[in-house]
Amino acid sequence: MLFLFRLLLLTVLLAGSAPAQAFGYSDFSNVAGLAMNGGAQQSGNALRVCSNVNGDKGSVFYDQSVYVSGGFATKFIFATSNPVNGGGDGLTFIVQNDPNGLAAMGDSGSAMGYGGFATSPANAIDNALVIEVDTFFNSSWNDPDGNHISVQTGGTGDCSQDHDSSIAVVSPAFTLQKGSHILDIQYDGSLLEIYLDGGSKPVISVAWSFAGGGTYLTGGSTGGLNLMSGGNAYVGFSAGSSTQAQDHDILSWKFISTPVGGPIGTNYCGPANLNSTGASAAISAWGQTIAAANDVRLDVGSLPLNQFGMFVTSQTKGFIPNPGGSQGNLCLGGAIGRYSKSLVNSGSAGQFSLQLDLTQTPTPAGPVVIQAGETWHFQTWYRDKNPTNTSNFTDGISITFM
Ligand SMILES: [Ca+2]
Ligand SMILES: [Ca+2]
Repeated sequence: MLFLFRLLLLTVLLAGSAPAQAFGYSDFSNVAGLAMNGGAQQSGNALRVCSNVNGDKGSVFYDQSVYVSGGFATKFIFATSNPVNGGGDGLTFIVQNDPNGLAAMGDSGSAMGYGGFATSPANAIDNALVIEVDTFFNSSWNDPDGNHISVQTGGTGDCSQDHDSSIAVVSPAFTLQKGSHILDIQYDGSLLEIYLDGGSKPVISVAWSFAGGGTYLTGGSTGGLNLMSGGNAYVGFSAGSSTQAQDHDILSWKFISTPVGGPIGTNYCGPANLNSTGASAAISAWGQTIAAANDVRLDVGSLPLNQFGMFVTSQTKGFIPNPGGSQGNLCLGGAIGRYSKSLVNSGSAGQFSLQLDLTQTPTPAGPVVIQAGETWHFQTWYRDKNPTNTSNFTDGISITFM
């Protein structure tokens, strides 16, 4: 009981410190987990980043940072509608670590909610990688036409919509303003590839490193970005309208960070007892089993939404059914350490993720460094409502380190 009391107390004191690594919105009938700025709003089942009103602009970010530096994949469906004066200006997908954080937003119109006007270049979002879907020709920004997709960056500085800040550009043969389109962006840590409408070949394939940057089409290095610790950033969208205006909608979106390696470890003590979703929450491990590499990430899926949880670890396996009235089983014994400084929240995707620091592995006697030759067992405790407030556990996973 003391164990659970401590968990609840810590949950209150240290709410939500670890980033989620995967999430998805099959539509936007529920916009929980999104930070919206400017004219961004829920519109039916769509996410309207910006409306067809002269001067409207908006930006939207997933409200937890995600790991991007080693790779990610994201896919979204967008559509523009209700054009005024032919429609404009376009929408973007953004990876950023701007000083304004979740409130980052640029100017309207041709700046598409991320860049800055000629009179206010510093309004542009800093420290960003932007993929723009530009539907209006602006000669002043060196647009190739009024129907292109490009990759823009200013390194750690202002990210301008001027095409002297492009590292890649493509102009599709069909108009991006008609119908809905699928953009599939895949990054493996060195190559950024963009697929359009389910095509088997990328329409853009360009070298990019968040640490080192890329090469401008006009020549010269962009420089890299300053990401958050652990290689994280915020991800989301922006859009802008001017006298040429349109509604800019995102219809669905999914995002997943790419694990560096793995899977690793051996599951045991499973399947876990069912939770309120009717599923067993399962733990998985990714990365490397080399202790000195300090590269292990734990993921959990099939969790109830928006619930807190905590990873626990021990060098000893155990089995205690329903500890403290929990609906799950504790699969650890001996000296159990709690990742109480890294509480996680399952968010709108029902997932936990934690990048471990193997040099600060919790034990009741304080943090220790995991050594080659040791085997550690990991499990996750989480809150649930089934039907009243309770808790549950995942299965366990054992990792033998080299
Ligand atoms: Ca433009
Ligand atoms: Ca452009």
